[in-house]
Order: sequence, then C-alpha cells, then structure tokens
Amino acid sequence: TDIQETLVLVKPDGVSRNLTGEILRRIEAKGYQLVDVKLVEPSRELLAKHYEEHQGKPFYEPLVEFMESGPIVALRIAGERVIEGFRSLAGTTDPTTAAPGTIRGDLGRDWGLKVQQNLVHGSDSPESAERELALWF
Ligand code: DAT
Ligand code: MG
Repeated sequence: TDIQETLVLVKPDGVSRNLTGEILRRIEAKGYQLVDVKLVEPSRELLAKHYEEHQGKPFYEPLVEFMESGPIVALRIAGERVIEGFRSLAGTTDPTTAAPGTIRGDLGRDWGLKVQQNLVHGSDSPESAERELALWF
C-alpha cells in the first residue's frame, strides 16, 4: 500500500461561495479520510512560503492577493495515493477547461472568472505535501 497525506486548501472563493461542505463531501465520497481541519487567515509570509515556486511569475501577486482576500479552510487528508488522487478530483488548473466531474470543472464559474479563483489547492508531490503540511498545520 501507499498511504499518503496531502494538503488541500479550500481557497477564499470556495469558502465565500459556501462550497467547503461540497468539496469535503467529494473527498470523503472518494474514500479519503479527514485527519485535521482548520479555518485560516494566512499571513503574507505563509503565502510566500506556500507559493515560493511561483515567485516572480506574472500571476504571483494577483494570486497572493486573492489568497489574502478571505478565510481559507486547510484540510489534512489521508488515503491510498491521495496526492495524485486529489489532484485528479480537483481537475486541471483553469476551471474553464477542467473536465466535468472534477471540483474545478463542475463548480468553477465562467462569469468573470480569474484563473486563481479555482476553488482548491492540492499538493503536487510527496515532497510538496510534507513541506506544505508543515507550513499550514
Ligand atoms: P495548481 O493549483 O493546479 O497546482 P499551479 O501550482 O501551476 O496550479 O499554480 C498555482 C495557482 O496559481 C493556480 O491554482 C492558479 C494560479 N495560476 C496558475 N497559472 C496561472 C495563470 N497562467 N494565470 C493566472 N493564474 C494562474
Ligand atoms: Mg500547484
């Protein structure tokens, strides 16, 4: 077996649109386990560390500003190959083209959408998951 833990964030758009429950429902329905959860209003310092791989990119500032715009729900999720599995549940980065059936594909909205408003974050590798879980929990 390959039981892993991953960090999922329900971003400010997900929290403000009351989608936290729907997102957690999809995670639990898949068979993953909720290990820890908290509501966070992250500092810029935390966000800078979280998104350090994107520093200097054109979307970095709007992304961090968006992530500071309201509370975030941080979830520690466990399960068999959950890192890859949650990325699959979430769908690709841009909600406009994310596949139907995914969180971003089903729940992302196209009216005035910005790409950073894509509802969720999920760690992308075991190394990222370990690093990010230590930052947020
Ligand atoms: P993901 O969240 O799918 O892992 P990422 O790590 O490449 O995507 O980027 C982090 C976030 O930055 C992403 O969720 C939304 C935003 N973003 C990425 N590419 C973007 C772009 N080309 N324009 C605007 N925002 C972007
Ligand atoms: Mg990423």
